[in-house]
Amino acid sequence: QAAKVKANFVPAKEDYIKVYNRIAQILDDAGEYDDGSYGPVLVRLAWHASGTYDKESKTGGSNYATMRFDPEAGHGANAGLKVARDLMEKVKEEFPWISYGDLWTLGGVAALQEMAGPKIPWRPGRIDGFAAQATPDGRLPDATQSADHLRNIFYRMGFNDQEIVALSGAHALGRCHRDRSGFEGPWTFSPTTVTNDYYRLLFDEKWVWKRWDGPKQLEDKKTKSLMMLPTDYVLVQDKSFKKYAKAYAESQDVWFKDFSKAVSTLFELGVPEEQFVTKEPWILPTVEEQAE
Ligand code: DDH
Repeated sequence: QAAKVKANFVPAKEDYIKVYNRIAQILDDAGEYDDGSYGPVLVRLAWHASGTYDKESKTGGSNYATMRFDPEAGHGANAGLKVARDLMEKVKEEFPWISYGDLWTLGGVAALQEMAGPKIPWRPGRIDGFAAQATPDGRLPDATQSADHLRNIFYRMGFNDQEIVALSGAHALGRCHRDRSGFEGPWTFSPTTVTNDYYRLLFDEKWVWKRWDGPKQLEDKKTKSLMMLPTDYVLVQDKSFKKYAKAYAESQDVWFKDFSKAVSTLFELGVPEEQFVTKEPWILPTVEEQAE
């Protein structure tokens, strides 16, 4: 594969924009898949590739893209992400010079921006690692747990309460799949558009435990078509989390600003500063903006 990359080729910003545009095209290839977009599962891939970071040992994170390897590929939390990795593999074939870590995080950026989300500052520099750098199981959050668990997991990455709440709003997107996590259903009525509806629904709907044979999850009393995980509901139960959730329910602008910053940080976890090709992250234009 390396042979396909010209020895003296140094990719510039325009080259990364070409990759961004290719990913943007793929989002719409989804057809009947889920809600008609691969966007949400690409966001999830970028997050699970990054959220394994441990600030004490400085292991995990997006640098080495170790989810390519077993056993990390097979960790329960990563069930279903093969769909996303296979999509990204097609892009990698066309742009063999990009590292997997850059590709996967750029996939998350492109998906969020193209689904009407805020701009996510991003820069390249991640390198492909080895199976030996893969992280142990249990570094990503477990949806059945409480506030203590959320804090343990996200503080380990270096985030605070405000950032935990801001990041969780990504659940405006996508859905749970019975055959992946065991849970079922979407969080919002518009799972392929980035909105602050996740927070609004948490406050505005009455949430009751779903009566079924699956894992404990909540459903909205009115339509019974939406869901919340126990860890989502924690955001309106815990006093500190609730304060931020309320602010994000009241203002999409405030949330967009905090979400953009936290996601940008998330996608850089585990990457040594000197590896980045630029000090100032780039704000990449959307496909629509490029057409203007
Ligand atoms: Fe999540 N998430 N997530 N999540 N997540 C699931 C789906 C998606 C938790 C559990 C689940 C974040 C935080 C948490 C997305 C993005 C982000 C599913 C369902 C579970 C379970 C998987 C399936 O069945 O297919 C838990 C627990 C947490 C937490 O405790 C905080 C964060 C921080 C993000 C982010 O992107 C910043 C997205 C997008 C999806 C939808 C995927 C899809 O295929 O659709």
